[in-house]
Amino acid sequence: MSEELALAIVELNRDRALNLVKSRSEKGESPLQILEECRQGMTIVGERFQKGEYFLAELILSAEIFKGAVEILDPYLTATDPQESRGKMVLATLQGDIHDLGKNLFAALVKAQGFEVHDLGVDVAPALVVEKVKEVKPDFVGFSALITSVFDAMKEAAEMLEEAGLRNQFKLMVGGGIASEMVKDYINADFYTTDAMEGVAYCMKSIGGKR
Ligand code: B12
Repeated sequence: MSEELALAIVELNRDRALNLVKSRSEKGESPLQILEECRQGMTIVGERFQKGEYFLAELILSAEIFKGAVEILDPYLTATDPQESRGKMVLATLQGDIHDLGKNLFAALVKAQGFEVHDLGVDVAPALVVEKVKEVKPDFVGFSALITSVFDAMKEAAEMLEEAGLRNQFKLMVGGGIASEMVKDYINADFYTTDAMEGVAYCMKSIGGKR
């Protein structure tokens, strides 16, 4: 594995990072491996932000580079797009949290495996999740969470789904940088991960018996 790409992101060198993504994907390297290196770069940017070495402007720049990388990789990720729907998913980043790079990435990967994704976006009110679940009747509900202050909105949404008698009709997943066993238990979810591919594998495994 090369550190060059992660480093280009950490140094906020947009041209260098995107050229590397382009040339490596054209050479046939795994788009998932390339994305993982981008994610590692983003993690280091986050650490520098936390230490006060980087500021919001650097976070924004890194996010733009990451988006550019996903745009380049998108055709490689969806190359094997199956036609038939494997199952439905409602996806959201809840109220108070506007991070969406990981959510969008997970959505692209799970769509590429044939799942129908209803993405509610970011800063989503818990009541909107309930409304969408009633309408779509999904097999999965996925929350993406990057900041700790979103815990309570996720818990509220999960409780509202329970009160509406809907909670036993789908698997609830939580992903994103702050997903953990503790968060999973707090919101009474079925699964958590900090890795999009693990999330895709969980969906495939859970739906397995249905096909
Ligand atoms: C980029 C970034 C931003 C960008 C976001 C742009 C965007 N469109 O998303 C901007 C600049 C807007 C931003 C803003 C802020 N940010 Co910010 N940000 C980051 C940063 C550097 C990277 C996050 C990222 O995109 N990573 C790359 C993606 C691919 O990784 P990921 O999200 O974890 O996703 C992976 C998996 O988790 C999984 N996944 C994700 N979602 C889901 C969902 C499901 C269902 C599944 C199965 C899987 C899955 O798939 C992905 C691939 O494997 C992080 C640092 C970090 N370590 O995370 C800080 C970080 C998250 N931000 C932080 C903070 C504090 C903020 C601000 C409050 C800053 C401020 N003072 O204003 C604001 C928050 C505003 C708000 N209300 O949300 C803190 C949060 C601390 C905390 N624990 O609460 C962090 C951790 C930085 C730090 N170390 O301090 N940020």
